Parts: sequence; C-alpha cells; structure tokens
Amino acid sequence: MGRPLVYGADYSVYVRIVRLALEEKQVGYELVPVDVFAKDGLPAWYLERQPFGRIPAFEHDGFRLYETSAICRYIDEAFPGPALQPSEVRKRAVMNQLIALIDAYAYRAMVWDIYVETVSRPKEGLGIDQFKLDRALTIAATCLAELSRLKEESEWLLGDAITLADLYLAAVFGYFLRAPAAGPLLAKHSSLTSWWQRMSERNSYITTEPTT
Ligand SMILES: N[C@@H](CCC(=O)N[C@@H](CS)C(=O)NCC(=O)O)C(=O)O
Repeated sequence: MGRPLVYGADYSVYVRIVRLALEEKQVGYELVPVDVFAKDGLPAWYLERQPFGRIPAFEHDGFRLYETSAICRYIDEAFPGPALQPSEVRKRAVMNQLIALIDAYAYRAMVWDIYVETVSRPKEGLGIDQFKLDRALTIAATCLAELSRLKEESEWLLGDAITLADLYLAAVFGYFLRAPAAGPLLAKHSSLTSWWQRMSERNSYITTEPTT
C-alpha cells in the first residue's frame, strides 16, 4: 500500500485530527500544503477534491475522500495497528455521539467564538464580539459538562484505549486552551483535566503541533 496524501494545513483542527489518526496507526503520510484561507482562494484542482472548499482532503492509492469522520474511519479500518474505534456496539455509539457533539457544538464555540475571538482577533487589533463570546462560553460549558458526564472513569474518553473521539477533542482543545477563559471552565472537570494532561504529552499530539 502506498503512502496516503493529506491535503491541508497544519494549523487546521480537522487536518490535525486526520494526522493524529495516522500517527496513532503509525502510518507514514505526506501533508500536501493547501491554505484554505489564501487571499486568492482555493485552486480549482483542490475544489475537485473537496468541492465545499474545506480542508482536509485525502487520497490513498488513487482512492479519494473528504470529510474528516469518513477519512478517520477509513484510516482506522484500512491500516493495521491499534483499533481507534471500540468494537462494543454501545461504546462505539457513544464515541460517535462524542464526535458529533464536538463537530456540531464544541468546534465552533471553542475554536472560532472563543479562541479566535479572544486570542487571534485582538492580536490583529480587532475587537471582541461580546454577545458571540458570551453565547460561546455557555455552549462550551455545556460541552464540557457533557464530555465529562460521558467520559468513562479511565485513561481515555471511552476506556483504556484511545479512540477517534479523543483525537477530535485533542485537536479542538489545542486551540481552546490557549484562550484565557478556557482554563477556569476546564478546571471544573477534574477527569477532563487529567485526560488533557495525558493527551497533550502523547507523541501523536506533540508531533502534529501546528507550526504557526
Ligand atoms: N466537515 C468538514 C469540516 C472541515 C473544516 O471545517 N475545516 C476548516 C479548517 S479546520 C476549514 O476548511 N475552514 C475553512 C472555511 O470555513 O472556510 C470535515 O469534517 O472535514
């Protein structure tokens, strides 16, 4: 089998999730640079691979995919190495629930409306939208309460083995926890705090740290 290609940029949360999955499976890959925020827009050749103009896109031996959840499940099932999805049906259902929660609520609130709003925008001399921030802080608090409630009393979210849900959350926390408001919110959930300590020291997490 050839080396998979991941199209995207290392600053992207979703690209990082795919790279975390590849690192956990110990699969060598190539990151093909695509800057989704480039001033001139995305090139036509990339839009053929991802017509919605998001990163990442993925290719393996001529097989093309987009959408991070589909890519990660493919990586887990196509390559040898430790399974990143639980085999027990209800555990797998909760993993899928956690991923959907992170996709639908946590990513926007924690990364865009908290991190970008309070860290990136002020660096560019831009003001904070307080209404957006307050709403996001409420959503983030609900996400953390739910993540904490659904997390098993074990090393990882779903037991003793790391799963795709851990990788999704790690990539989102990578930005969220740079925001000053995030620490006090996380501190209310000791099991997530110790999870984060473990995750942020993991080789896959360190190797995929954004360069910017
Ligand atoms: N549903 C897509 C979401 C990917 C996504 O939103 N990627 C972000 C970067 S982390 C992006 O491309 N943003 C560009 C934009 O929103 O215009 C997936 O799961 O792959």
